[in-house]
Amino acid sequence: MEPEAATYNHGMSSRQVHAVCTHDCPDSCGVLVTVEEATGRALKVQGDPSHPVTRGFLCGKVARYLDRVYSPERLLSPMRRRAGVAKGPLPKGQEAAAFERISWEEALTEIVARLQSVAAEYGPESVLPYSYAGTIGQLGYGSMDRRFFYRFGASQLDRTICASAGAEALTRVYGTRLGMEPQQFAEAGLILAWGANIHGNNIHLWPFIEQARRAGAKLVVIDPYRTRTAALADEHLAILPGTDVLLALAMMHVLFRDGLVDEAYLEECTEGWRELRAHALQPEHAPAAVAATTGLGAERIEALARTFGLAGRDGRKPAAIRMNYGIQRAEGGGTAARAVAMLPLLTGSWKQRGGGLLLSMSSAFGFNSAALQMPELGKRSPLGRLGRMVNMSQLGDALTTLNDPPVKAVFVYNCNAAAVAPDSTRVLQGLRREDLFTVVHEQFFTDTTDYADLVLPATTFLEHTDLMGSYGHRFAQLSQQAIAPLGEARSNVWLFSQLGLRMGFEPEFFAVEEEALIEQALVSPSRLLQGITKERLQREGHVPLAFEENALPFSTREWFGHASARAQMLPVPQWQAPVESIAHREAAFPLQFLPRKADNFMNTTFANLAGHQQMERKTAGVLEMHTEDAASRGIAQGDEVRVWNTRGSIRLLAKLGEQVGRGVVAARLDWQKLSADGANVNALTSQRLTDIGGGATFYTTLVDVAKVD
Ligand SMILES: Nc1nc2c(c(=O)[nH]1)N[C@H]1C(S)=C(S)[C@@H](COP(=O)(O)OP(=O)(O)OC[C@H]3O[C@@H](n4cnc5c(=O)[nH]c(N)nc54)[C@H](O)[C@@H]3O)O[C@H]1N2
Ligand SMILES: Nc1nc2c(c(=O)[nH]1)N[C@H]1C(S)=C(S)[C@@H](COP(=O)(O)OP(=O)(O)OC[C@H]3O[C@@H](n4cnc5c(=O)[nH]c(N)nc54)[C@H](O)[C@@H]3O)O[C@H]1N2
Ligand code: SF4
Ligand SMILES: [Mo]
Repeated sequence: MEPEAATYNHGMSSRQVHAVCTHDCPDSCGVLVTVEEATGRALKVQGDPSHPVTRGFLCGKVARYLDRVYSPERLLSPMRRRAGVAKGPLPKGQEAAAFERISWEEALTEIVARLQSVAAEYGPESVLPYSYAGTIGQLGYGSMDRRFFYRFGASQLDRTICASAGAEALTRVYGTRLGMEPQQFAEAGLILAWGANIHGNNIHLWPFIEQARRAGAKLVVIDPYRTRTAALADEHLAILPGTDVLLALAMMHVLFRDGLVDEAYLEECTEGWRELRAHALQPEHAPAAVAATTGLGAERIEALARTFGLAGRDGRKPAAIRMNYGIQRAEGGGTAARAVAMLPLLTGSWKQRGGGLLLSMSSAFGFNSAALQMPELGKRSPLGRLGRMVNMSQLGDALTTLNDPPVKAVFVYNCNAAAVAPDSTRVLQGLRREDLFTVVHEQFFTDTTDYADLVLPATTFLEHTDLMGSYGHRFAQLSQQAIAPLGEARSNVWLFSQLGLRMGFEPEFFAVEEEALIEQALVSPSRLLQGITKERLQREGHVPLAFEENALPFSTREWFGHASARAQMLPVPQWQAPVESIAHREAAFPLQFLPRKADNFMNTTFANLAGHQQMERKTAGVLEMHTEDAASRGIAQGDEVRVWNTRGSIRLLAKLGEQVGRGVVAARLDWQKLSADGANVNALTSQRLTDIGGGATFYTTLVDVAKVD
């Protein structure tokens, strides 16, 4: 289907609008929304068949998106906590009783007054914005909101909760964040899915992998959990969490030892490869030496390394690595991501189409985020500079121990902070403070709104316009507003524009609407955005970045932008046993815990909807554990168990099987209020940061498990 315009008539009674799924997913699907003319109601959402990567299908979560948009539980007006109602968990469905409905006028007036009084007493940095990726639209994720907080002089938020370790790792090796296009995986002869749950989290890569497999390619999954992706693969290597550096080094050991590296390529394109060779060839990196720590047999490591090294040689198709963010949510995650990112440099896989690596495409777009966010407004704030930086992965500490100044107001949007931040006992202790002024802009009553003084209703992507890049492909898209906002819901841009104007900030920066912001974002020095205009996006729906035809994967030279630059192997990746792992000699608890994402939710988004819960029923309230770890604790199938460490404790039902290996247990991320004991997996995770990038370390968590009598 090639629509003349993104919005066009579809008979008399309905029209189709081109939108984009703005959830935090690498796929950024093109979506067609059918809207009934007479009522303005969305009747149907479907994938845009003309999109070259997402090709007309949506994941199960978003295929039933109208359940979300029109849910009777949508938050549709501003609300204020009733006097005398303490902050804390409210039963689902009964939250509204704790709040009274107020007008937007009252809500905005109160926010301005409270933020101003907090700033007058403690300084503007006592205000903390807290947001992540409820929407990854360029405007909704970071535009007017950033302008507002820069101009106000609020603390800045270091947005580390998801990808900062891997992003920094990739940048340190390659100087940028780019990778193979998903379509190129179809041309690979060997595909490694490394800490990547493709079937659950990146489904639009799957058809290209299947295409490669039909042509003879082999898929190997490296993941401590037997995901659906792993179950469908040719081989599953159930590595022990946090030991990927050792596996990568052992592969390098074999590649150098057996002469399976491309020395000419290493010489031309990389820096430090001789030091890396000496390091990898140390006896402690031989497959037999790492077998016990990684939990993988030496022969399997040898075989993997040799298959990887032989790919692309003698007429064989090359090896492609889909590394995703799974491996970097760990103490040594930055180093692990660096080590894996170096593998295609050793073999020169980048030289062939279908070879190389994909972690993220996010650097490709080059939208003008400086124009959208205007950090220079910090100079106009009372501080005369940008506010101090607060790491979002340490929200618990920020709310309970931070001083000079303490956090006295927190403004949450695009984020279910109470449920997703690590060490939630501390987070909730902070959010419970009666002296903390908390505003939450949301689509639903969540775990976080239970702690809010003011709740504000937010629009879904059907109800506002945004500009989209993608971190998994290279098509820019416009997500057009399909329906009017429900109730009094308002977009992030509208909210922060109104607040800015009421604060008396400059109208030339704050009285700016979505359409104008999109134009500002597209005025960019990026060569790749040349020729991409709002009109063109409107007309064509999706527009590829201006890479030259077949230029991807570009030689690594092109990545760096200038011929003398090289990929960086130094410092050589060093293995260090994570403090919270069974590999550490002082391990305080015996089991490694994987607090996982659900295939049919988006982090905690969708977890409240009955249809989505039904699709995800197999993981509801269960702790997956290996039969032997259960037997040694006297735990049988279905028993109620307590999972605990020094930070917290949760109760789940034991589900025994082969989903995880010995020494590893797993449970899914969910809303706290939907569990029997009001806690979720983040009661157990820590605020410790990754070695590189200051990221969260969800997947290096130690626990013990016991049967509840
Ligand atoms: N359905 C669905 N899709 C999503 C999301 C969702 O919640 N649900 N979330 C979105 C978001 S926010 C993101 S960032 C992306 C993330 O996408 P992914 O990076 O794929 O994210 P994860 O599920 O965190 O991790 C992938 C796999 O890594 C494994 N893993 C954990 N620890 C280790 C380790 O030490 N070594 C190795 N080799 N593997 C390990 C996990 O078991 C998991 O199966 O997905 C996005 N897409
Ligand atoms: N244990 C554990 N914890 C994790 C993870 C894990 O795998 N395990 N994953 C981590 C990762 S990778 C990430 S990215 C984070 C994700 O953390 P979050 O970004 O908080 O993700 P969600 O839980 O999806 O919550 C997003 C919220 O934003 C709201 N929202 C959506 N669109 C809009 C909008 O336009 N405006 C406003 N104001 N609100 C909107 C949604 O209703 C939803 O409640 O969680 C992290 N936490
Ligand atoms: S969540 Fe991902 S796969 Fe699902 S519709 Fe959105 S972009 Fe596509
Ligand atoms: Mo994420």
